[in-house]
Amino acid sequence: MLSCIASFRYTPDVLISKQQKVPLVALESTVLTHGLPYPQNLQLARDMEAQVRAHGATPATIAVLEGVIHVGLSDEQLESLVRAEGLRKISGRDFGPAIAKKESGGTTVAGTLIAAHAAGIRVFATGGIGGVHRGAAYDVSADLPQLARRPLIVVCAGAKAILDLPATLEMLETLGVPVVGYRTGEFPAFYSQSSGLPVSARADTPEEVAEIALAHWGLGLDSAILVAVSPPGESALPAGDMEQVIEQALLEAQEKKIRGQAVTPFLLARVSELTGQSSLKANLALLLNNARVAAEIAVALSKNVP
Ligand code: PSU
Ligand code: MN
Repeated sequence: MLSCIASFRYTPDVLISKQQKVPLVALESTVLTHGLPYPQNLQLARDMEAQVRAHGATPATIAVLEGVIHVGLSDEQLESLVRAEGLRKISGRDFGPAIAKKESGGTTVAGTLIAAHAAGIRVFATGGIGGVHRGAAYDVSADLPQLARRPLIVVCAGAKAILDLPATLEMLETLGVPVVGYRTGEFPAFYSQSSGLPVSARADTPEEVAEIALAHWGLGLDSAILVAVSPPGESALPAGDMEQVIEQALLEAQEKKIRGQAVTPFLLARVSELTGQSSLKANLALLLNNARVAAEIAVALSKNVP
């Protein structure tokens, strides 16, 4: 007989936290499987989890392992995920095939939103969301439509700088996703603090973010709240320098005819190579920072939710 209920597996830690109402923070895994090199990806995954715990919440790294959606990973599972090669990059459309074929993969922002929402998690930390690609306005990340449909607080450093940021913000406006600058009035540019583009609201404390989210959802609106946090000052890179590098990576992607899901990982890897790792450093620092802010917001939110 056909069974049509996707199976979820929780770590004991996540299950107990759910029962005891300890706030949870979802973490994505495409950044581990398709973003960062080994062993930095393993270290980052552990460090992000530690940041979340240090600030009073329980981390739930989400991934698909042999066709099962995992909410929370053991250290052994994490290690095998980050070491594996040829894994799927799992966005909304990829769950069905991955589950049916018992494949493994990292979940993107879109994929993580879907799984985290189904698991009852309300806060999610990532690096940068996907969005509208430059020079290819038809290439819009599936992250955006999922942000429109899943009521979670998503903590990020804006959208990836390789994207068309003004177009991405326009699309978020169309989709009704509030873009809340956290202690900033400006939408960050992932590696850089400045994009010159305004956010739609500003919040200066985790409590303010929680209030905005609850007011939004209280109206029956069910989109995500995008919380944009500037990358930490010590590692952030000047926006001007990044532009040249991004332009070069985009040109190479065009020449090599990189398409579909491969575009974002290719561009990020090239930018990292071209900057002699300083963008990798910035990427790691902002991910950790976002994990901390997300934990603080999850704690504030849990005080307001019965
Ligand atoms: N970080 C990386 N590489 C990636 C991603 C993150 O270093 O590929 C993922 C994120 O999970 C994001 C996704 O959700 O890229 C967007 O990909 P696309 O543009 O194909 O939708
Ligand atoms: Mn795409």
